[in-house]
Amino acid sequence: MTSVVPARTSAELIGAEEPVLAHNYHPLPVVVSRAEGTWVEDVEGRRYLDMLAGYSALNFGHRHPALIEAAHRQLDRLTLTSRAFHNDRLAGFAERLAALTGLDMVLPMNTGAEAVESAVKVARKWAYDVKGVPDGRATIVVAADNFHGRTTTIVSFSTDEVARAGFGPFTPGFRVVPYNDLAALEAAVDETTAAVLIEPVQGEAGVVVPDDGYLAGVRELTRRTGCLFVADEIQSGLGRTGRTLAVEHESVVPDVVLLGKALGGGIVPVSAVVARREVLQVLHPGEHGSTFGGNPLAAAVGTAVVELLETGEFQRRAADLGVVLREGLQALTGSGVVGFRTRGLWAGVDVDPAIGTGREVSERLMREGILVKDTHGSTIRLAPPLTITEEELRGALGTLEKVLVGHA
Ligand code: IF1
Repeated sequence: MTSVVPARTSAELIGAEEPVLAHNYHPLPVVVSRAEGTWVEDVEGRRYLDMLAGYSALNFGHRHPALIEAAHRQLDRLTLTSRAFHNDRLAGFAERLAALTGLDMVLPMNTGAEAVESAVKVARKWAYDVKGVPDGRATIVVAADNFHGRTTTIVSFSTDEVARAGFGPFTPGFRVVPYNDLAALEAAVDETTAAVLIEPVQGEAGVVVPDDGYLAGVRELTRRTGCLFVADEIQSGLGRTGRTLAVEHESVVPDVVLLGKALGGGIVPVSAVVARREVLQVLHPGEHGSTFGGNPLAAAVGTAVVELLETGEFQRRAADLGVVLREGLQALTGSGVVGFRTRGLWAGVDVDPAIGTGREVSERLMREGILVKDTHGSTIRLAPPLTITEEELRGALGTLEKVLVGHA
């Protein structure tokens, strides 16, 4: 008879992490043990509405039936071959993903940062092999307040000192310009420029939506100057803003689109660099790769995710419920909300600092059964699964009002 180890409480589990887990996060004091759709449940059985959705990795909710079924089916067949051999899932995934984005070729990776790192390498190689930039001289222009991941090269072009301090020396070859400023971008682009890498909406900066015309301006400028427009849609893409890709709000087709997070359905890490053929064909065997990139389990789940997006249902939901979100935040403006930005079912909400920091508001919301995450200062991000019902969304807005007014 094996000894039954008593299940540990949330508090015990939080305490147990302390000596053994690196302290690179400061999580809210909630220990999730199960989840379904838009709801998560902690160890003690308390339920919370998930208004963060894994930073948009859970666009289809927790454990979407079609995605779980695709994963189960593949788990019973084949999970990994490496790219030393072909597998019977990858071609279909690449075909469907290319078609969904309107581009030609796919480089399958795993995490968002890997997709960004791969795009940096591919853009540089394209600059040398196609554009004719002298070897080693390629530059990439990025935006201030960017967030593209946590690797050493990516934090090399971050403007967030917390993300950079202590991690140098840094990778050269990047120029930083203010976001949403086409004149500054024009001034930074020259004959060495391989690419302009930007988020169509800056997520971690607090859901910063650029002026209408900015994305179209970046597209025109990169085309005219002969460099690549690389759109990091890892957080903004796959339905979040009410379109398949956020760039569609300005009918813009970049040269390269980076995808991640929700592409894995909240089940496995799946990311991809999707690009025009001229760009990705600069890669030849042996020049780039990854043990898990394009694995059959990832491809099976990724294909099921693309199938969900092909219906347009989730994009419509995000657009329609985004109106409810926007109107709800408008109604709270002046009653604890001092500013907000939305695009689809995604909002950055600036709370009156007199009420509290973003962290304090997040903790108050947690106690009311709503999970959100602060970004910086007194800004919180709202990004529920796109499967949220209007009733659940209105309930969350009501709870936000209660928390804000209750502490006004
Ligand atoms: C964390 C937020 C942070 C991203 C964009 C690439 C990546 C991300 C636009 C890298 C990842 C994640 C990282 C995660 C929290 C979350 C995040 F912006 F979404 F809120 F940190 F800033 N491009 N964003 O947003 O993708 O390698 O993580 O798969 O670091 O805790 P990744």
